[in-house]
Amino acid sequence: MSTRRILAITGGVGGAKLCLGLANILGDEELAFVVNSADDFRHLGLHVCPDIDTLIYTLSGAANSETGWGRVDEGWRFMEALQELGGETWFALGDKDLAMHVERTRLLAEGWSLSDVTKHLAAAFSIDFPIFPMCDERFRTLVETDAGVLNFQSYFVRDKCAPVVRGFVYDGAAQSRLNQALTAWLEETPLSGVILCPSNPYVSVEPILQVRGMREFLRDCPAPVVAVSPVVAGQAIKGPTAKMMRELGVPVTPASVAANYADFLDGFVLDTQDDEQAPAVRTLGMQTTVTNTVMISLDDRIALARHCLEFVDQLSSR
Ligand code: FO1
Repeated sequence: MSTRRILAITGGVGGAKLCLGLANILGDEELAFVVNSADDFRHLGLHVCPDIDTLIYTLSGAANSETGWGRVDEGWRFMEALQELGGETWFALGDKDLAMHVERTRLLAEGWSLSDVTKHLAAAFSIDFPIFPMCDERFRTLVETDAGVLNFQSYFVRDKCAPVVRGFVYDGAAQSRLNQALTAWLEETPLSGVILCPSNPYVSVEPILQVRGMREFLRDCPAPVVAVSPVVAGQAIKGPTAKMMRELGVPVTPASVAANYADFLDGFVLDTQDDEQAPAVRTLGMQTTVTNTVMISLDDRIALARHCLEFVDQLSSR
């Protein structure tokens, strides 16, 4: 296989699965990640970056495979002690995971950028792939619900996605700019393709697209840009995507997801169960391919990654 240069855009647990598949095929010169940092938040005085940490733990083999987030072989002494003090325990910070947030918070307070902190922490987990937070500026997704405007982790973890979603606010979009380390990486060698991993379109992918310059970059990208559907057979594989779509009055179909990206997408990957949706997606002006997108085993992740790379190759040779 000739050398490629692939950029994977990802949010949380679902996206990280495909990232792991890609990382099993491509070398660290060939693959980089842009990660959602809009569900980061300040908790217990610490700067928590759930999606960045999920990717670091997943790529390094340190992830808790049952939850998809947090670390394997985790201890909970800190949470137990916090509970005894009557502290806030709705967001579960394991003992080892806690060290990550403490160290990140310390480095940020010393003036490091989020990009530099992420590079440093990823290196501590022996990850050589570049991992770029979507931007270095403060950027937060707020969820407009029937229970008021909630910060993302309050909606997602504390309230277990129960409030009815009315819309989203991407707080910080106007002050954000494309990550400068990403821009430098992009300038090094021409891209072969961009892959949008199967992440929530509203709270994982859209915040990244809202970073100033990102959507324009994707629209102007000479290499193929493809996305993998996070919706399969009317359900989201992981998380509240389908519930959000229903509450927003959007049909829970791959075509609805593809429509969000129609201005820059060249190709869309659907699950075999949604084969009949392919013509509707193609009317949006993009090519389609159908394969198994439900990733249970590592082999599933690698097979889907391989399929995406072949799709990118196929689109670039047209
Ligand atoms: N998700 C939960 O559902 N419950 C938790 O208690 C929780 C704790 C947590 C701690 C650190 C971390 O990096 C992630 C954590 N997550 C938890 C996952 C996370 O909030 C979500 O998966 C993402 O924000 C959605 O992409």
